[in-house]
Amino acid sequence: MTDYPQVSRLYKPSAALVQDYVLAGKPVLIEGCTESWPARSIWTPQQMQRCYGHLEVKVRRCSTSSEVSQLSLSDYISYALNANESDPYYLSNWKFEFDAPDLLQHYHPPEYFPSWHSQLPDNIRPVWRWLFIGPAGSGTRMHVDVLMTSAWNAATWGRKRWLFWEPSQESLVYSGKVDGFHPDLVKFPKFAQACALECVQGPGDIVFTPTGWWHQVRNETFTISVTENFVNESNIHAVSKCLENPSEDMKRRYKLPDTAMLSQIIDRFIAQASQKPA
Ligand SMILES: O=C(O)CCC(=O)C(=O)O
Ligand SMILES: [Fe+2]
Repeated sequence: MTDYPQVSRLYKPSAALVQDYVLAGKPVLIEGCTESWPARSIWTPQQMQRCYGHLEVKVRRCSTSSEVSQLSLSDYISYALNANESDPYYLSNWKFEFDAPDLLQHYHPPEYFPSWHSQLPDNIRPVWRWLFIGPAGSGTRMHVDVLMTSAWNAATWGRKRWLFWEPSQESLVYSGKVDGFHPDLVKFPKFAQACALECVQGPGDIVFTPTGWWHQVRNETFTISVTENFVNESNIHAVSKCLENPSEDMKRRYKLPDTAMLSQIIDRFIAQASQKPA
């Protein structure tokens, strides 16, 4: 096991306390705020199979993400509950709102993280909410979130281990090319100087990822989690800079809206920012 410094854990914190972390750009884990979510009782592997099992989903091997398989959610959950592979298939970034919109009724986006993104008109609003379902050993490679947005992620089932590196460590983490859980220090020697923060997110815990932080996630058990990315006064500067001129890395990792749409999104955010000074 590792002995990384731990991400702060807050139990039912005040909005002001969470805002301190958001404005300082520091990851934080929030406990005790999802007890009232129907998802905590409805999103069990068996219920998901029963209610949504007929839906077709696309899953990918975690390490390559190029090896894709399409199957029913029911078959995938059966696989994931028993998977014993070193590089298992993962249902990540499932845009569930199209296939199963009633899942939206099962959770409440935490009030700590208001988003201007939800106010964009339908025709230019990117989908920035996803479900992740995967077996022990699945996970997401090191990355920075889409267009420098921030995110919250709530686990409703199982445990996830997170590692975070602050934006200034970009060169030490080789812009996300390193596997932070099993680093190859011969290929990536500077990674030895990188300083990670770690947390283990259990059922009901919410993890906040600040804008621009590198992070990597490994599911310690079968897990179900939901995530939403957001823009507001805390990160608008970084997001609009990225919207204007997304890096090659950002374009490679994410299917970004086309340029015309990006500029409409910037205009909306700038209008929003002028109404709500930081
Ligand atoms: O849960 C995961 O595997 C990854 C979560 C994450 O980092 C993301 O959604 O951007
Ligand atoms: Fe992420």
